[in-house]
Amino acid sequence: MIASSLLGALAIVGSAYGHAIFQQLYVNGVDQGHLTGIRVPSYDGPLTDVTSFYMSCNGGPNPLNTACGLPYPTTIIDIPAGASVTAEWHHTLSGANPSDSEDPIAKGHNGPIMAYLAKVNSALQTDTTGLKWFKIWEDGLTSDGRWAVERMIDNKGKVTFKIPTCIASGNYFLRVELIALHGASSYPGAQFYMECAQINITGGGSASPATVSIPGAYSGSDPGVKIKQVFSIYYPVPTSYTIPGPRPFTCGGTTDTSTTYTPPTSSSTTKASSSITKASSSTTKSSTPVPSSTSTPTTGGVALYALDLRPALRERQVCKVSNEYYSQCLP
Ligand SMILES: [Cu+2]
Repeated sequence: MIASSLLGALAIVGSAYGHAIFQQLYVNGVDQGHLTGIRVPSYDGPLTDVTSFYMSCNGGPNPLNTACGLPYPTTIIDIPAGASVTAEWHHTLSGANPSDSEDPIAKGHNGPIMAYLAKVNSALQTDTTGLKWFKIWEDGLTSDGRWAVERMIDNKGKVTFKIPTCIASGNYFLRVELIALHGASSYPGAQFYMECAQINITGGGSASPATVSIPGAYSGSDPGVKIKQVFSIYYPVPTSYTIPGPRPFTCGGTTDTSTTYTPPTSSSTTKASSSITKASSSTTKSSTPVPSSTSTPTTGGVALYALDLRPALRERQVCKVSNEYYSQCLP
């Protein structure tokens, strides 16, 4: 599924197998459409340089479809504050494929999954420079030795979290990120996968969470980015893992003691401090029903034209990255 022209033009880092793309969003269980409102790349590979500009919303080594002449998504997905949001990952842009053993992601890509928001003037703006992010959810390693990625595979690519009730209404980028740690014994080695959805939060409040920059929030020496012994993520079964970045923002700064991973002993990031709490897991005290992980939202109305168009474009064009900020598409 990788265009050979891309392989020729770009340096591909790491294994070409089993990568994943966040490509579909559900709001309170309602499908918002495949590839709708999400800036997806034309290649499903990882980033490994935590200082890269593209750590925010992907691109560069994995050119966004926009780098190949396709327009940015024109949809902004409305999400009520407090809503339950489900992000769906798959191996390729074709979506769910039960016959692909590496869908939604190859086993062995164990690691954490997390979600961040950045307030923007317009979720249609193309510029992702200087965004200020706050984390709203994270899932790492639970005490049973299982990883967020394993739970995501169990749920056929879906991860579900809540939008905080108290944050300001308006346009945001929703950045959902997965880190695969199988190569994390050295740096660069950990594989970062992320896409940004264009959203509009309605009915919010007035909280202004502390923010971090991306790149900036992670360092190559973070204990969650460079793991001392790579095999320790498989055997012996690890007992704790420090998820990179700040702890998720929660309204009122309350700490959810039902957190299921071992919190870091030293806060590795940042400007976070005061209003970012020490624990994770946004499972919750709200009365809004959360769709259970087994209630699979239906996926009607797949935008087939997009699936047909994009591979064709990928084969016709070469996306040549001139520098960090510019990619050129050659016929
Ligand atoms: Cu991979």
